[in-house]
This record gives sequence, C-alpha cells and structure tokens, in this order.
Amino acid sequence: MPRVTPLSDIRNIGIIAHVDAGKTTTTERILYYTGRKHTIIDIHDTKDLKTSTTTDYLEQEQKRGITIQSAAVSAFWRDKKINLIDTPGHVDFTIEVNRSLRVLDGAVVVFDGVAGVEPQSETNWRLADNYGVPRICYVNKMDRSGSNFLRCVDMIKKRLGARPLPIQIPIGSEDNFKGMVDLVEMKALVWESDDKDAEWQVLDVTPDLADKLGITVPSDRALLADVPKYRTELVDTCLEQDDAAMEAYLNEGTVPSPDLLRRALRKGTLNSAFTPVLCGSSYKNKGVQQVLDAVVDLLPAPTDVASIKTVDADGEPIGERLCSDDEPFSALAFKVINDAYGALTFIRVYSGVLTKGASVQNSTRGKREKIGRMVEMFAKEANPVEEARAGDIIALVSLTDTETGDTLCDAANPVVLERMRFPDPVISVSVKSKNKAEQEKFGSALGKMVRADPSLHLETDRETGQTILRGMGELHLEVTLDRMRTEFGVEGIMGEPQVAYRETFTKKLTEQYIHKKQTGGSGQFAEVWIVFEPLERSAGFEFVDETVGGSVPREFVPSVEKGLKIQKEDGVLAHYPTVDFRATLIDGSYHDVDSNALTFEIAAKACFREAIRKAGPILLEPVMKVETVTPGDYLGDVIGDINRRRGSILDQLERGTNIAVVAHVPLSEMFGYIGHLRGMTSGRASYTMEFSHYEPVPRNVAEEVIAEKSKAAASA
Ligand SMILES: Nc1nc2c(ncn2[C@@H]2O[C@H](COP(=O)(O)OP(=O)(O)OP(=O)(O)O)[C@@H](O)[C@H]2O)c(=O)[nH]1
Ligand SMILES: [Mg+2]
Repeated sequence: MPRVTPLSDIRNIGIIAHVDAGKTTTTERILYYTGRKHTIIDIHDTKDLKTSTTTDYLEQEQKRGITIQSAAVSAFWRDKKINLIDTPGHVDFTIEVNRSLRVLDGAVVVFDGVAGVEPQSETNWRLADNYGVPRICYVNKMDRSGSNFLRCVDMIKKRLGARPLPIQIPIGSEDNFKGMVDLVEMKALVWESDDKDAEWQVLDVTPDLADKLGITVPSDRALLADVPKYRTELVDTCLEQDDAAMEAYLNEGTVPSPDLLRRALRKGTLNSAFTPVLCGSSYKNKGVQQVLDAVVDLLPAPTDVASIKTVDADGEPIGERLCSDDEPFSALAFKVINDAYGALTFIRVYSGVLTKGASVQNSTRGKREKIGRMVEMFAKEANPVEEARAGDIIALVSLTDTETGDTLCDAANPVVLERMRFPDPVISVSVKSKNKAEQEKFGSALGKMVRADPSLHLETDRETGQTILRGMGELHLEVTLDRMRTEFGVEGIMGEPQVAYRETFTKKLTEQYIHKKQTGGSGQFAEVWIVFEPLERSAGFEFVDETVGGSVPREFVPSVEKGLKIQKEDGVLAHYPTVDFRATLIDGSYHDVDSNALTFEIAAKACFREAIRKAGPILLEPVMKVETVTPGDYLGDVIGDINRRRGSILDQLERGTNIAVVAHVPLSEMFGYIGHLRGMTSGRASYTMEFSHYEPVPRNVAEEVIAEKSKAAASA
C-alpha cells in the first residue's frame, strides 16, 4: 500500500497546560470544526455520566471534570492530518504528559487568560524543553473576568524564561471579548456571537477600530492602539530568520508578505528562537480555527524534527535514525492500556513501515513480538489499519512482552531508541482487596494498572507483608483504585497515605566480609571487600567492579551486585530503601569448591548491612514544591501555616487579584492541608504541589518516624 498522507502533511501534536486551562474544551472544538464530530460536549455537562467529551471518556474523568489519561484523536485541517493528544493538567498524572511529549513533534501550550502561567504550565514547559518539542502558546479564557493577555505574555517571558511573540492581539476582554487582530495578515477577526457556528468578520485594522466595535475599557483600547507596535515587533523578529528578506527590507523597504512572515515564524518556532502566542476563548468558540491554522503553519511535520537518537545498553547516544518510510522499521512503545480489546500498546513509528503479521524485535528486552491487529485510536474507539508508517501513532493489540519505553524494530537492523524518564512516586498506601475471596483477581488487576502506569510502583512491605502501592499523589492513588472497580470489577481498600522515606549514609568506608560455613561435607565460602561512598541527591545506586586478577571470579561479580541491590531495599534505620551511593567491589577471595553465586550474594548482603550501620545512616524525606494561591487578606495566615509545617517560602507572585505563595514543604506535613487551607481562607485559597527533591529529615522528626515504623511492624 503506498503512503496516503505525505509525511510533510502530518502534525503530531500535544495539548499541554495546567489543570483547567481548557485543553479538553479546545480539543472538543477542534474535533467539531474539523468535522470529526457534530456536537460539542462541555466538561460541566458530563458529571451525571450520561454524556462525555470525546477525550475525557473515563467515568472518573466525567465525574471529576478533569482529564486523567491522555487520549489520542486525529482530524484533517487544510488537507493536513493532525494527530492530537489531549493530556491531563493535574500534577498527579504528569506521566501522561511526559510520555506524550516524548513521541510528539510539537505542542500547543494552553494558558488560562486570568491565571496566566501556573505551576503545571511551568512543569510541562520544562518537560517540553527536555524533549526539545517546539510549541505555540494559546491564551484561552479571554472571556473570563480578570483575563489579561499582556500579563500572561509577560509571565511566559519571566516565569518560563521564554521569548513569547504575540501573533495576535485580543479585541476587547471579558464579556466584551470579540476576537483578535491577526498581526500577520493585519486584519481584525470579529465574531458576531458566542455560538459555535458563528462566523467571523474580517475587518481592516483602522485607527477607529475600537470605536467601531464598541471597545470602551481603557486597557483594551490601549492594546488596540498599540497594534502597530506589536506588528513591528513581529516583522522585526521574523526578519531575523530570513537574511534575504532582511536585506530587501533594509535596502528597498520591502515589507515582507504574510506568506513570508509565516515561513519565518515557522522557522523560528521550529528552532525555538521564539514562541508564537495566540489568544481566544474556546468555550465561547472564538479563535479555535486560528489555533488550527497555526498548528498547520507553524508546528513541525515529522520530517522537520531532527532524526531520533539511538542509544547503547547504557543509554548513551550512539547514532540516529531518519524519519522515513525507506529506513528499517523502528518504533517506541509509549503507552500500554488495558481496555475492552485487551492490552493495547501505543507506538510512535519513527522509521520504516510496519505491516500486520510481521514479526519484530523488542530490542529493549531481546524478545520477539508478532504483530497481530493494529488499530488507529480515536479516543476510545479503535479503527483497524493494515500498516503503519514513519510518523504514525497507532496501537498494537495483545503484545505480550512490550512495556512502556521499549523499542520495537526490524530484527535485521536492531536499534534501541532513547528511553523515557519517569518521575519517582513519593506517596504510598497499603492496598488490599475488600473481598477476601477476590484476592487473586484484585492482585492481577493491580498488576495491570501498574503495568499501564510507570508512575505507579508496587512493593511488599518487608515487615508487615502488606501490599504497598506508590503513586504521585492522593488523587492518583484514589483514581487508580476507582478505575480497578470500573475496569476490572474489583474493589479495594486503601490505608492512610504514607510518605516514601529513603535512607542514605554520610561517610565513606571500606568493609570486608567473609561468609564461611561448614555444613557436613560441602561448605560455603566467599570474601568481599567493598567501598561504600555517598553520592549526591537523586544519583541512585551505582555499582563498580575494580577487582583485579580474578580475586572475585568474573562469573560471581554479578552476584555481588545482585546481593547489594536486594539488600539496599531494606535500609538499616527503618527498612526504607537506601539510595544515592556507590558500592565499589575492590577485592575478595574464593574457594574452588565452596564458592558459588549464592555465597557471593550472601556475602555482599551482609557486607552492606555491616557497613551502613557504621557509615552514619540518615533518613531522607520527599520535599514538595507547593504553590498556594490566596486572596491577599489571608496571606499572613497562609505563610504562618506553611512555616509551622516546616516549610520555607521561596517566592510570592501576583496571580491576577490573588497572591501565589511558593514554598518547599516536607510531604509528611502536607497531609490534610487542603481542609485546613479551606477552613483558614473560607474556601477561597487553593494549592498545587509536586515533588521537588529529597532532603535529610531533622533528627527529632527522624526518631519519631523510626519509632512509628517499628511500632507498626510490631503490631503487624
Ligand atoms: N470562561 C471560559 N471557560 C472555559 C474556557 N475554556 C474552558 N473553560 C472551562 O474551564 C473548565 C476546564 O476546562 P477543561 O477543558 O476541562 O480544562 P483542561 O485543561 O482539559 O483540564 P484538565 O484536563 O483537567 O487539566 C471547564 O469548566 C470549561 O468549561 C473558556 O475559553 N472560557
Ligand atoms: Mg482535560
């Protein structure tokens, strides 16, 4: 089958933003205006579960009015195929943004015109920076009271450190938001009503525009009066991207045509020289078609993006693959979900062609996968396809061994694509089946949830034997259990949320351990010398082998590493995992008959236990970056309360008419914060938080944590 849509006509893009900025609302309009659906559903109409937006189809999403999992849809606009992923804004589901950005070529970053840059706008922006994803900004909700386009542009500059370039200027604001001036065409686009089918009029930008349109608010009038200034900024910035046009402009005064400007805007967007900014109100159906135009005109096609990097076993870059049908097949699995069709593995094809029935290599795990059914997903609807080509995003049905982050490729031309990085979940709860008889079914459902979501971890508490689920936040854990009820028909009980403490140590030391046992005939023997040294925060665990002359035989070195890996999970203070250290095996000895893999594993474990006790072990706790948005009247109370929670204030920012207090606060002090905050501010303040870093726990607090833990173990 030949290619249907040329690669240059594809746009793989994500919509990213803070919670509630209007991503799903915008996606609904995009599907409507591109003719993919004939109605628009609004978020607040889905609570009774009778209807849902296309992308927020999960029961949990409908009920809560938030997006929980990313959903892919596609549509055509001006003959370009737009594959679009609507992502969640809530920090607990940040994994969904992370993995989407990993495989997308461009992004639309949506802002709430009132709140401007919010904590998750910032986090998601940084994620997009990490993955090098070009983006455009869309300042939504211009109809809301308190909206302010310029303030938002200014925040994009200051808080995101970006170079925003307005390509539109809003006409009017709040109730009187009428449309925008298109600075490229220098035309005013004015909507006659809020109706979804309302047309816009195209007017010349004349000095009496404000009067003609009944714009009376002084700041709105001032903005329109400044249109020539913004047009000049746009033209000058575009000329930086085009030497010939710059010369023509300087020498002959040739004003660049709209087409030339668009080409320059595209170039600058793709190389991240600046970020174009648009405005609108998705809810009032103004500006969405213009966002679509910008996606087509300014965001990259798969061929515009630098080729994908390939890596070696240690994740170090070793080469690259061009995005082309003519290259050997390679794809990245970025999402695994369980649904009515079984396990669905979402892949982004980077090169080559994949056909049904093919046998491909999972190069990450060294396993073969047979390709059965392939589908293109439209939110929850699966449409069979026969093949997938470079640039496509599709899902494979019933793969057995492929997990999120794995590479699938042509077995004759194996490559491993750059892996994905996942956040470390810091909140844990004990979970168990409500119904004792359903234990096994519950366990298998839990396993499936964890497989689908790399920001969930499952472990068994070594002392209590309880099943512990670790996640990004209370909402994340709650939603996971609730989804097990709706998707697998099992009900669970959750314990109180707990902090995922870690242990580490403060001194470098060398430890020798001899494991020796004589039982009847055969004996056991292994000797190891290991240097333990602390590393910087979040360095994790490193193992180095520096033995020489076979003092520890080659084949037993992995057993030493294995022993350490197992033992480090059970710290010496309160049985939390030990992190941020290096263990270097420097020497050892063996016995021809009595040494084997097991004896070296045992020796390594004991060596670790002995050493860490002497190495000044300390407890680490997760510290969160908390942003509390409060009316000024309560500022003193909010700050006092944060201080009492062992918090340290980092910043205070203007957030519309409110103030945002940014602070670092230990997670253990944040349980129950929302209730307290509401009480303190008559329900007028809100907050968001995300994991920032691990820090040593103050001694008195550490003693309490350790005592608590041993009490819990004793009662279990
Ligand atoms: N006034 C106004 N409200 C809007 C606009 N766009 C969205 N909203 C409202 O804002 C709320 C949140 O919209 P969503 O589209 O769910 O926001 P989201 O960004 O998808 O949110 P999450 O997926 O949960 O992060 C809904 O009640 C929308 O009706 C807008 O342009 N103007
Ligand atoms: Mg949403």
